[in-house]
Amino acid sequence: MAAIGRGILRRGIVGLPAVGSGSAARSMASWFGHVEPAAKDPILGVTEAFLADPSPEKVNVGVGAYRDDNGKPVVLECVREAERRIAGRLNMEYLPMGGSIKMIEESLKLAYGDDSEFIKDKRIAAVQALSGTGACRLFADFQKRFLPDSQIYIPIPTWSNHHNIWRDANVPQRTFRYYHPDTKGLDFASMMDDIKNAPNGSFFLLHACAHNPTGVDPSEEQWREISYQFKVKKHFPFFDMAYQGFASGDPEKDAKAIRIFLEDGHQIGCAQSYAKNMGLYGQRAGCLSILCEDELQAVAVKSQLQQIARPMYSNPPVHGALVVSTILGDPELKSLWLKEVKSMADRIIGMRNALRENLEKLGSPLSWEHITNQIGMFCYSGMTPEQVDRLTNEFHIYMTRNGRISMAGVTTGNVGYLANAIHEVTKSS
Ligand code: PLA
Repeated sequence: MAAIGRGILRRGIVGLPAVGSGSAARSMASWFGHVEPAAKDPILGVTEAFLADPSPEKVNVGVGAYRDDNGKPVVLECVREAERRIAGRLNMEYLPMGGSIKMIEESLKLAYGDDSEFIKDKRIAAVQALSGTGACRLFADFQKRFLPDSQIYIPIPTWSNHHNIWRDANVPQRTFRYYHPDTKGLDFASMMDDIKNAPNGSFFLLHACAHNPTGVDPSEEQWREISYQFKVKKHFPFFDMAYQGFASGDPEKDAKAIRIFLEDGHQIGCAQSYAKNMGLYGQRAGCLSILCEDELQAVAVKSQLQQIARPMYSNPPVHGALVVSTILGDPELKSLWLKEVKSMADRIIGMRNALRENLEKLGSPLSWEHITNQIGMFCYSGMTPEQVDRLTNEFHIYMTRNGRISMAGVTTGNVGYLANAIHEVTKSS
C-alpha cells in the first residue's frame, strides 16, 4: 500500500473513524487478531538467520544448496546454454494443467530408464510438479482423495518438510526406524522389522538415494530385501528422489533402488526434483509419476492429478521445464549436464575428506569416519542441538539443529574454520 494510503488510514477519512480507534475497526481486524507468528522453519529459518548476521566470518551450511569452491551459487553451463537456445524463441502461453509433455517424457526416462517397458506401454501417469515439494504434496493429496483412511510411514529421521506435507494433506503419519545414532549408519534390522510389522498394504515414503538428512542409503542387496518384503506385505513404495546424481555422481546409478522395485513388479510413486541436480532451485521444476496397471488407468490417474493441481496453482511454470527438456532432449547438452553433476558430487566428496582430515589433525578425540562414509549432500554429524547453538552463537556457523551439515556449502576457504569450530564445541563430549 502506498505511504499516502497508509496515512489516510491512520488519520481517518473525514466522517469515518480512524483505523484502530473505534469498535467497528477492532471487530474488522478481530478474526485474525489472535494469530501468533508461526514457528520458524527448521531449514529455511536457518538461511533467514544467516542473512541477518553481519559477521564477515559467517558460514551457511544449513540449506542444501550447492556452492562453488568460492562459496558462490552455481548456474550450470548446460543451463546457461539451454537458456541461450530458448531466449527469444518461445511464447509465454500457459502450459497444460499437467505441464510440459516433453519435460515429463525426459523425466520418466531419467527415473525409469531410457528403454523402460512401462514408458513404452504408457503405464505411467505423470505430471510436471512444483519441484520435489510440489510432487510430494500432489501425491499426498491424491493418496488422501482415493484412499482416505490410509496412513504414510515416514523414516526417522527424514527431511522435516515431509511431516508438514502429509500433515497438511490430512494423511496420518506413522514412522519407521532407519538410522542408528551409535553406528551413524543404517538400522537395517529395525527398518525391516517395522516394514514387516506395518499392516499389509501400507504406504511407505522412501528416499530413492542420498537420504536427507543422514547421508545413509541401503546397499543394493538391502534394497533387494526391502523390495522383497514390500512384495510380501503388499506395501506401496513412494520414492522421493530429490538428489538423483548427487549420491554417486551418476543419475543412472542413483536410480538403482527404483529400478530394483520396478524389476520386482511393484507399482510405485515417484517425486523428482531438478533443484539440486540441475541447480534449478528457484525455478520449481519437478515431476510426479505413478506407475499404473495399464494405459487406461494411467490416463485416469493423470486426469485426477491435474484436477488436484487446477484449483491449487492451475498449471506449472514454464521456464524451468523448458530448461530441463532442452538439456535432456539434446545429447550434447545432456552429456555436459552429466559431467557437471559428477563434478558437483566430486567437489562434495573432496570436502568430506577435507573436513574429516582437518578434525583428525586437530586431535579430535571423536571418530569422524562417518563424514566420509555418508553420501550425498549432507553429513549427519551427530552434534547435539546445544553444540549447534554454540557453533552459531560463538562462530557464526549456521546449520540445522539436528546436527546436519550441508557439505555443499563447505569450501577450501571455510573448511579449516569449520573444523576448528566443530572441534571446539565437541572436544569435551
Ligand atoms: N525432498 C527432499 C528429501 C529434500 O531434501 C528436498 C529439499 C526436497 C524434497 C524438495 O526440494 P524442492 O522442492 O526444492 O525440489 N531439501 C532442501 C531444501 C535442499 C528445503 O528444505 O526445501 C534441504 O535443505 O533439506
